[in-house]
Amino acid sequence: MPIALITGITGQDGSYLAEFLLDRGYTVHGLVRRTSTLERSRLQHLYSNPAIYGKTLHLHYGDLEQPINFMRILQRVNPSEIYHLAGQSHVGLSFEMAETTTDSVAMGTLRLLEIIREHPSPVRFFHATSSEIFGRPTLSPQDENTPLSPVNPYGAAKGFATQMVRIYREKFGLYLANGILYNHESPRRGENFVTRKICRTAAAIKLGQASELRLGDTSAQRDWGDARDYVRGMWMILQQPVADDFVLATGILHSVQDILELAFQEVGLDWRAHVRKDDRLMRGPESTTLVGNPEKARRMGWVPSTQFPELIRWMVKAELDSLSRAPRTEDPA
Ligand code: F7E
Repeated sequence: MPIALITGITGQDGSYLAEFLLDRGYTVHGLVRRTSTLERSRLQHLYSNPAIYGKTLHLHYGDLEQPINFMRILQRVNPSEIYHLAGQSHVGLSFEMAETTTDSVAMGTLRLLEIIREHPSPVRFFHATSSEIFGRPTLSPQDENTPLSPVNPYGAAKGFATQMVRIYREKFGLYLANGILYNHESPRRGENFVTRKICRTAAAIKLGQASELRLGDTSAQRDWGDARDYVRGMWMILQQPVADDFVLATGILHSVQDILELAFQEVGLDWRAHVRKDDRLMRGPESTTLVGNPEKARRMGWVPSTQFPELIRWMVKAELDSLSRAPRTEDPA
């Protein structure tokens, strides 16, 4: 029975990955920060299932600021695969919290690499890195060989961690892989990311629970996919015979305005009547033309299953459903 250890298991990707691995017969161990509340979290349905929790799913308190604690968990669990998903992941916030972001994203990853280097049993390590390492690339689409040129603290921290994974792989011959992930979304996305924010607010306006939606740059473009496809890709990356880096992306650019059009169309409203531009939400400097070339991932058999319009419609429907049951009480930032 394979054993996996996931850092960041309470996040969007961690929760989908846990489900995916449990379905494949894995025993899953997750690292949970002491501050995380499991009730009403993305893991609640697994955590509250006595056939799963404590049997094939185990949670351990810990964080990457305390390497000794992680080392103990690693020794006790002795996983065959580690999925490293933890870290501050909001690009806009990384300008306000540059040190916290760097510590969790860059140093957190380096601490894990140092521990794995000393770990006596072989273990496969997946690092969830980001298209933000490319910042403002001179070439589009980007692939695994595109030079790093981040333009925000989050991208710079991810760039460092990505490069350290490559360096430790080469120097120590360890099984360490980077998944270079472009934006991937779902109803489990945090509310302050643009897809979820738009889908949730469009649904709230439709239900009379909000009147307007404040946004930054609506002309910004990204390569948006379905989070469930990306966690499948993470697993596939660790099944390759030789550790390597893979871009996971759809290869298609859309704008924030495209999300607005689709989301408001889904609730039968005109977005122009409800959206206000808010200069405080303008990012500047903004990453540009981040669109991935998933050719190498396709060669290992990874194909994204969901098209962009279908993704946005799914997210809006989920918000209509959840807001009808529990009305919205606060504004996403
Ligand atoms: O922004 C623009 C914003 O915050 C997308 C993370 O998972 O993907 C994610 O980072 C775009 C940007 O995601 C608002 O300026 C306009 O151009 O949803 P986002 P992100 O920054 O691309 C990458 C790959 C990661 O690795 C990250 O961890 O939308 N935008 N108006 C806005 N964005 C937000 N959040 N809020 C707005 O009001």
